[in-house]
Amino acid sequence: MRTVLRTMLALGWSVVLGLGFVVACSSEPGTNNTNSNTNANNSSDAGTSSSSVDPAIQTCLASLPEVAKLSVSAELPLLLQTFCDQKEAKTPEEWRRRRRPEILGLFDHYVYGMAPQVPKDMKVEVEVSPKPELDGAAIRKIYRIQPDASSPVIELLVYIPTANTPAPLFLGLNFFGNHTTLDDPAIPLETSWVPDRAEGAEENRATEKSRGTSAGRWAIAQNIKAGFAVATLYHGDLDLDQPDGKNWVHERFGATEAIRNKPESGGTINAWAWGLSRALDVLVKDKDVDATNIWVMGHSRNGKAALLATARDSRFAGVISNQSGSMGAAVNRGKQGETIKTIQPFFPHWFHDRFAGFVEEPNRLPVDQHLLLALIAPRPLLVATATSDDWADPPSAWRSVVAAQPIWPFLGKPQPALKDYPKEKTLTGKDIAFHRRPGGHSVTPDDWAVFTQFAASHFSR
Ligand code: GTR
Repeated sequence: MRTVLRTMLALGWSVVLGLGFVVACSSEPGTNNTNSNTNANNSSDAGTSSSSVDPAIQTCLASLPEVAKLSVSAELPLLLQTFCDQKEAKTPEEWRRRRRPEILGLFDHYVYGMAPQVPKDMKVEVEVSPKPELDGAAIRKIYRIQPDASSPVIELLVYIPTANTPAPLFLGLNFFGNHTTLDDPAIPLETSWVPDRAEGAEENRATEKSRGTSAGRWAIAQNIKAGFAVATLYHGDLDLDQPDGKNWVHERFGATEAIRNKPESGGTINAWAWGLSRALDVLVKDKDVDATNIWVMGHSRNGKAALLATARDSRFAGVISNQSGSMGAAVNRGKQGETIKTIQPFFPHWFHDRFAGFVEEPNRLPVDQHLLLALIAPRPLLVATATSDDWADPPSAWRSVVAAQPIWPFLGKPQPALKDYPKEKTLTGKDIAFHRRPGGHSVTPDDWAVFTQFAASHFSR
């Protein structure tokens, strides 16, 4: 809902909790809350503040070379060796102070743009369903989040299992509006622009016919039964999926005062990732949610944002990337299907403007997507794929997993080395895992069964 805060719909909701309470979001591990012009300050791991980034890395990131001056290499960039001074991180501490912030700084600079700032006094309202929903199995909450006094409102829809609170939770962006994720007349219809291909939409507006049209992709009742809460928000509440040059997140919360209002402050994937962290700000304060077990699930373009969000924000317990493909979980080098040459011209708004410089020579990029995966470690990561999804290219996602996986044991999460391309329907790996199901590009209830199985396998570890 991009328009102004709407009057609460009293009908259908008896309880309005915490009306107008303010969430002070002063710090977010993994992002920067202070104005600064070095990318290194956006980079931190759990418990590592930006000030602990190696000064040499900070200096290097502040004056990175122009794209044309980068060297070309068909080999995947090394996991542990720095770009800045070619030194290998030999300890977890060196990873956290040198290589990790460097990788994130390189992604910021050349690919996604710098992380927007964390709002200081977000306004939040919540409406709770008067009685349990889904045959008594769940409570529905609708949060309205306003990051600053003049920003649009982000609507977050949450279903929480009544039988399992505080509940572990899957958070994810949706493509066409919250009302598409379940056929529940109490969910407000999305009022802003939606793409033509959204089912039931007319002239880029949602209609009653759109209700529940993506329900199979969210499997809310099934997840509730499995004991998980599900929370979702429309990615268009953060930035419409259009190359229109507009982006309120970057305009209001751009990484620094100096670059605010300028396109180079970041792209749409970055704004979407930031929105996931704003939802997290709210969810960690919900007493019915287990704040230590909030997972991100993202499909396709939303999977790209899910990976970036988890890389930036160490409060997320783990992430499921479903068929995120090019500029998601799959490495670019050697990739089939969609590549940098096709994704950037088609979706220029997803990325920082500088990323256009890699279309002619993608092998100049000093990072590849296995390094984005490595930023998730030591938290659990599942890379889910589908055999016929040639555009996303599962074998390239597998190569990415194989290349990233040594960082998990390096950071204290041993697991058997991943080598052979896994058979279909086999969940392979432990803290970094891979799954491939038969079929094409989608999210199915069977996929969710794998996601919940994977997440649950980490609860007692
Ligand atoms: C495609 C795009 C992919 C993927 C997909 C989706 O058009 O080329 O990168 O993001 O859309 O989001 O479903």
